[in-house]
Amino acid sequence: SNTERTFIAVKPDGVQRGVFPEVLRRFSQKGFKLVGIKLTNAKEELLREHYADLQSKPFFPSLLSYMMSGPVLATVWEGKDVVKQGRVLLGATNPLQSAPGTIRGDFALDMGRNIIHGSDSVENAEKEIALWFKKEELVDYKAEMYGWIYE
Ligand code: DAT
Ligand code: MG
Repeated sequence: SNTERTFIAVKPDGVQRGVFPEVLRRFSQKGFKLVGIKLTNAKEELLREHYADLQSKPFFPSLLSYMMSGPVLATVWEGKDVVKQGRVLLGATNPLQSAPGTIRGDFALDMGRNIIHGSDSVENAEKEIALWFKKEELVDYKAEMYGWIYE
């Protein structure tokens, strides 16, 4: 449905390198509606929950310190198949495998500096949105462009 939502976060490197406007541009241009956005310094407790499935990995401590190395631009996007489409816009986790034309493919070289996060399933998207945003921080509005994007 057109009301599917995903959580997309520009990581500290993406914010510091000025890649964040490009991320907003690419998601907007594809036809997705921005329903939440904030620049935030992520707390360790939040990140431990966000990356709970990775806690036993050897790279987990460096992942946490990377994610706390500067502000993160947290966003929520809405639209048809936005979770899967978002992953396509991001590109593969490892920049060596991410195709040119994707955000990671165009802006990243290292797995531990891969610019951006995107939810990998609708279920995880719902969890992540609830973790990073309060309900009242998400904005409901009619996107006037929808008539030109959806048939
Ligand atoms: P993704 O961010 O594409 O959803 P993931 O959820 O498997 O990938 O991992 C989260 C982040 O952790 C990923 O963006 C970069 C880091 N990471 C994953 N696997 C890694 C590895 N083998 N070595 C170093 N960092 C890794
Ligand atoms: Mg993931």
